[in-house]
Amino acid sequence: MRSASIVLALAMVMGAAASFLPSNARALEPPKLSVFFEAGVGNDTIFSLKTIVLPSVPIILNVTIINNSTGPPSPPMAHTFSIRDNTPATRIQIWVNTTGARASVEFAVNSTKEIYYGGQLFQAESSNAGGIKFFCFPHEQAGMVGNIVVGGVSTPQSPELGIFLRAYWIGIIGLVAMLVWTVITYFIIKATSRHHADHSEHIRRGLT
Ligand SMILES: [Cu+2]
Repeated sequence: MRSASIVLALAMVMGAAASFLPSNARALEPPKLSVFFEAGVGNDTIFSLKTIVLPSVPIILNVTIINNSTGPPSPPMAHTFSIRDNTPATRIQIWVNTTGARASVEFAVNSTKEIYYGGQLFQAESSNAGGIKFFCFPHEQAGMVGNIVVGGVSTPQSPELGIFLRAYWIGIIGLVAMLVWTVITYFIIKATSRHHADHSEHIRRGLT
């Protein structure tokens, strides 16, 4: 009976601790960055954003481009946002064929070399500046290229998230420690209390 209650008490503590794990798993997912810029600006074969600065890696990067080319020439130029691997084969490519067209793509940047996209991991083509190169398929030779780099600017989100996670763990550890201590004190008090030998003793002490 006593060992059964110990097992039950421990199971309750474990259950309370385990109930926090799913939310913790969500907290450890990589952060997400969304960028939105122009592919083709007026008559220029350029991206309006030439360097995408990631605050940290790994990160989920969501890229949305809009075709902002205006004639002449007419019809307006088609542009892409493209990334090759190091073989070099094109792995990511979205097109915006007409003025005002938008397209989005989302992929994970694990490091300045590695990308995860469409269920596949690949080593990305490096830019001359040391990051990951992106380019426009029809206008790469015309200099329509850009660069994905890590760091360089501090973001307020990262330290706040760090503090949040520390407070989160301190809270969980405190809660579990309190539960464990409650169980321990229960058995200490139980073990040090005198057991009444029979029913008449309970009656004498007014316990029934
Ligand atoms: Cu282009």
